[in-house]
Amino acid sequence: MSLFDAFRRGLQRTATVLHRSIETLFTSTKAWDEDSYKKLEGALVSADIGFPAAKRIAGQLQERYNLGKIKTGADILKSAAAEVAEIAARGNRPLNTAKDGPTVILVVGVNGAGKTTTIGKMAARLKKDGFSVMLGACDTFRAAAIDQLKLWGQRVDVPVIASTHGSDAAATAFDACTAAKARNIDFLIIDTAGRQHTRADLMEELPKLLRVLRKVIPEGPHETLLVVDGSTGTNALHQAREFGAAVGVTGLCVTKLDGAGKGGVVVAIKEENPLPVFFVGLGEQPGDLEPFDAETYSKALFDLD
Ligand SMILES: Nc1nc2c(ncn2[C@@H]2O[C@H](COP(=O)(O)OP(=O)(O)OP(=O)(O)O)[C@@H](O)[C@H]2O)c(=O)[nH]1
Ligand SMILES: [Mg+2]
Repeated sequence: MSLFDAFRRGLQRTATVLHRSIETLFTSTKAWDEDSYKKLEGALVSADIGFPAAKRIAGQLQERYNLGKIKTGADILKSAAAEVAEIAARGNRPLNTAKDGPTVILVVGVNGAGKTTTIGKMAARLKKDGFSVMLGACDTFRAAAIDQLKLWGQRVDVPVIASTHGSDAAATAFDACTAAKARNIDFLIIDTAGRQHTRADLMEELPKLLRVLRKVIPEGPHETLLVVDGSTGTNALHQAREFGAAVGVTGLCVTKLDGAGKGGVVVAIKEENPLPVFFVGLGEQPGDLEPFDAETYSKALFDLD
């Protein structure tokens, strides 16, 4: 299955609704009025792209319509998709890597966003590309977390540095960095406990983890990835803000775009903050992680070919 097909399947329900509502909105011969504007804006909001982006896009399309540059429902769909692709492309870039020594990727996010699974899938991907990978089990908070990461390590055949449940996450990060350096590993990916920003104790753990990590690898982490659940809508926007403030998020991975989610959240986040999206999760298997492509994403979201 191609990336486009996978996206398309995941976003199908939203895409069909969005496509139909925009198309039917403009099949009638009546001129664009305030009602059409509101309906267009509403259709975009319902896809989770967020109110500011929906408002801006609807406004731009209205302007173009009034200038006679777009006329039919098909024109409007294409124009809206082009706007969404432009927003989704903002800030995208390849992963930062270390000039020398291990590239450290720190992975953060709220509970159940898909961090550990994404790490397993990233490890599989990097390994397939010929890199050596090591995982650091710094979720010492949740009881089963270490075993879950170890299982991924076995599954994709990469070493996991772990301590015991309840031990200090920063100390494990120190051990993992030391081991990755000593073994000349290309990528060290560090798992962390899921946390809500309201948990001050857990939020404070992150800056400490950074300080300790930098004692071993001063220029690390080379990326701090926020994993967001693509099916949870605009909550992801708050998460990007909160984790950005606590640890300086440098990029995103959006998971569960294969599910029943609306998927527009990528646009909502990027309208506010043009963070690169590196990967999207399209399932629970090692191969279900794909690099993000703005054009493909936008076409799938609007159900266009
Ligand atoms: N369908 C689907 N399920 C996913 C995807 N990514 C993760 N999951 C599932 O989501 C659930 C939570 O995933 P985890 O990787 O454990 O999430 P986490 O962020 O590490 O969770 P905590 O460590 O508890 O905070 C699991 O059942 C995963 O299999 C995805 O891209 N698609
Ligand atoms: Mg986890």
